Amino acid sequence: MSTELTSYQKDLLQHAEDVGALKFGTFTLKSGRISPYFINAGLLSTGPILSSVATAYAASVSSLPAFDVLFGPAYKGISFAACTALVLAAPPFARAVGFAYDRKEAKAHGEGGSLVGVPVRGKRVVVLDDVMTAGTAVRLAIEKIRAEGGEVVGVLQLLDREEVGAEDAEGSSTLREVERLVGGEGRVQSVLKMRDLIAWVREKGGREEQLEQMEAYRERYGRKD
Ligand code: OMP
Repeated sequence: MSTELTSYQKDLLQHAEDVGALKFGTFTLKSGRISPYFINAGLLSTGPILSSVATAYAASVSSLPAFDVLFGPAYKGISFAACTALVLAAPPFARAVGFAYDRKEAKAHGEGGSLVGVPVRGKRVVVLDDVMTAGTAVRLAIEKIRAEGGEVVGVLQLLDREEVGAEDAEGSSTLREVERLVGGEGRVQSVLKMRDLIAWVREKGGREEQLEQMEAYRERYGRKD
């Protein structure tokens, strides 16, 4: 699989490795899969990095259908969605979109409810999150938005790990499963994919062991469709 990396993808991956947000080793994922790499997007938290991440998200939004609200799932999606709404408001995008996020715990007093930000009821919503593996996190966000009367028209991830989904028994990918949930092909986009990460590691050279482990992982859990 050959992949041409853009300079902003390379910069993002290098930044991520420099601040320890991209790590290679042995990691147990939420899905129980044992992965040779992990992205901790919470460490992408300096002003310059947030600015480049949000600009990359904003550039990827154009391939999704029109929407009113960017929804950032708690916790890591919150700052990313807020920053992306900010970037979208300025040139060259000049798009006014709302911003909302969820609480992990519902609040019974004050304004109550489980969502914060602009109301999603009757609105077209895009879920903007950090990493998609088996799709559990994004499904939860979709359910929360629907429960509040919003229509999810798309999903935007920083990294699509390009894996089989939680409904693996049917051999389908997380991407296809989530696309089906939110209206079909093209409705789930990402700034980076696992293939980009592999291409970047290969381009840097001298990391044969990492590459082999990543290829073996992809063989086992990578999407087949
Ligand atoms: P799924 O819910 O299986 O799609 O996994 C995505 C979530 O797992 C993310 O929202 C993170 O909380 C976490 N995660 C990472 O942050 N980085 C990774 O590289 C992999 C995972 C993961 O556990 O799969």
